Amino acid sequence: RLLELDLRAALQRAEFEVYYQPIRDVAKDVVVAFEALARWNHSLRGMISPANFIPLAEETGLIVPIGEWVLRQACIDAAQWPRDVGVAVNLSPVQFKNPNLVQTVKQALKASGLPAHRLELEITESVLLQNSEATLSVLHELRAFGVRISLDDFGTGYSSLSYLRSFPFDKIKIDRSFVTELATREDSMAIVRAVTGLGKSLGIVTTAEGVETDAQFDLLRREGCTQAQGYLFSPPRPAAEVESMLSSARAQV
Ligand code: G
Ligand code: G
Ligand code: MN
Ligand code: NA
Repeated sequence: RLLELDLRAALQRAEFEVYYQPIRDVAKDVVVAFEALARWNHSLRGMISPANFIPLAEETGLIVPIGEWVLRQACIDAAQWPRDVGVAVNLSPVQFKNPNLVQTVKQALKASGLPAHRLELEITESVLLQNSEATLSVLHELRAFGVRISLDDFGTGYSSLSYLRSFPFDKIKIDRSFVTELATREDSMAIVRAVTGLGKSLGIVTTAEGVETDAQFDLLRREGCTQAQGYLFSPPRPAAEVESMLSSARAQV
């Protein structure tokens, strides 16, 4: 069992790492950004997935320093990438309870020299469920500074559509669960078609997550989905492999 003490020690020992997964522009068929995904390189257990430590980090509040470290590292890494390649960083709802969030983001940009427009922050609708006045003002402040805001895991929550009215999101990320069944279930196809259509009429970029097959990718292209991300192109990989991910069209598994 993972313990709070392990997580604290991991921060002190710098055992976290950021992996990157490419996000491709569907029409241009080029990588336009990478999603930063935290990994814990545990001295005894090896690589631990965020699914296994983010919940504990959120319960203990350690997600605040861990999230800040991921954000800073992602900005430093992205500042080395070719112009116009963006980086997307996930923010936990708990990080929005920290009054210094806006300052933290501004400092990470300043310290790295990364222009604000190359940073995307991914939030889930659970962020908007809590203390939404304060949260919305933080989001507006970040967006005014030039940072882009994405709505992650779209379609899996309770009232996704109302959130699109509460904040002018730059991007909708269509949850993997819809993409997985795209070629095999007509209802999933209909939902993806509706969301890409919604994105087009609202002027919001749509990104399909979890694209694993050419059949899925072809359907997404036909529907005019803006961007695609998934194992078809590449799993998340260490920062040192960004260069090769930028030049390859498909995953080398
Ligand atoms: O990379 P992987 O599929 O194992 O990630 C599992 C989950 O952990 C995803 O839902 C992802 O959004 C989340 N996650 C990964 N990195 C971070 C991070 O730095 N901060 C937060 N809050 N969540 C993350
Ligand atoms: O919740 P979020 O979208 O931030 O999480 C992204 C997670 O999805 C990452 O942990 C990543 O490892 C995982 N992932 C990325 N691409 C694929 C894919 O094509 N298939 C599956 N099954 N998982 C994926
Ligand atoms: Mn995400
Ligand atoms: Na997601």
